[in-house]
Amino acid sequence: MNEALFNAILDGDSDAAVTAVNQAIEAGEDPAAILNEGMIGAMAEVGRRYEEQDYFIPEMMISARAMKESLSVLKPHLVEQDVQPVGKVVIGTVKGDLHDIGKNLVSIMLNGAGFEVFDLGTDVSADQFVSAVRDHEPAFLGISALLTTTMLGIETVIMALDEAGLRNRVKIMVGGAPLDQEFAEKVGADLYAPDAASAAKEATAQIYAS
Ligand code: B1M
Repeated sequence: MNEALFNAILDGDSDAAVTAVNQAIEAGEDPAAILNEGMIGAMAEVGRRYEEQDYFIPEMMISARAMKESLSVLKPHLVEQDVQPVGKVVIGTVKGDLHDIGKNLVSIMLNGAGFEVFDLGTDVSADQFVSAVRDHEPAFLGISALLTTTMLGIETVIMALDEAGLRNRVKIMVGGAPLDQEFAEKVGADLYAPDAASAAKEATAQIYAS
C-alpha cells in the first residue's frame, strides 16, 4: 500500500497527496493500485472514523478535498489504462435548492469508491434529472435536498422518472439534513443515506449484491 498517499488523504493534506500520486506514477506504480490501495482505502478509513465519531465534517471535507485534487492528477492515467468504474451515478441537488457542500461530499465519496459520477450541480429540475438518467443510464440517481421546502421536490423527480418510463431502470438514493428513512420510503426512493460515508458504503454494497 502507498502509505504516504494513504496518510496524506487521511490528514487532508492536498499538497502531500498530489506529490505522493506524482511520485507513485513516476516510480511506475500501477494507477489502479494507487487508486484502490492508497486512495479508496484512505477514504474508506475516513468514512470509518466518521462513523465512529473520531472524524467530523471538517476532517471529512479536507480529506475529501485531498482526495479530489489527487484524483484529478491520477485520472488521466486511469483513463489511459481503461480502468472500468464499478458503476455510474447521476447526482444533483433538487430544484430551488442551492446547498451543495453535502452533495459534493457524497459525489467525492462515491467517486472514491470507484463510481463514475455525473454531478448535475444545484437547482436541478425534474426534467434535467430525467434527461441525465436517459443519457447516462446510471445504476443510481442521487438526489440531495437541504430545505424542508425543496425536499418535497424529490417526489416530483421520482414521478417524472415514472412518467418517462425510467423509474425501474435506476435506483434512487436520497439524502440531506431534513430527510430521513421514513420520508425516503414515503416518496418512493430506494435508499436513504444519512451521510456521505454511508451513501458510498450502501451504493457499493448494492452494486456487489446485484
Ligand atoms: Co442554508 N439553510 N439556506 N445556506 N444552510 C440550512 C439548510 C438551514 C437548516 C439553516 C438554519 O436555518 N438552521 C436552513 C433550512 C431550514 C429549513 O428548511 N427548515 C437554511 C436556510 C433557511 C437557507 C436559506 C433559505 C436562507 C435564506 O436565504 N433566507 C437559503 C436557501 C438558498 C437556497 O438553497 N435556495 C440558504 C442559503 C445557504 C448558503 C448559500 C448561505 C449556504 C450554502 C452554501 C453551499 O452549499 N454552497 C448555506 C449553508 C452553508 C447552510 C448550513 C449552515 C450548512 C449546510 C451544510 O453545508 N452542511 C445549513 C445548516 C445546517 O445544516 N446545520 C443551512 C454541511 C454538509 C456537509 O452537511 O449538507 O447535511 P449536509 O450533507 C450531509 C448529509 O445531509 C448527507 O451527507 C452529507 C455529508 O455527510 N447528504 C446526503 C446530503 N446530501 C445527500 C445526498 C445523498 C446522501 C446523503 O444521496 C444522494
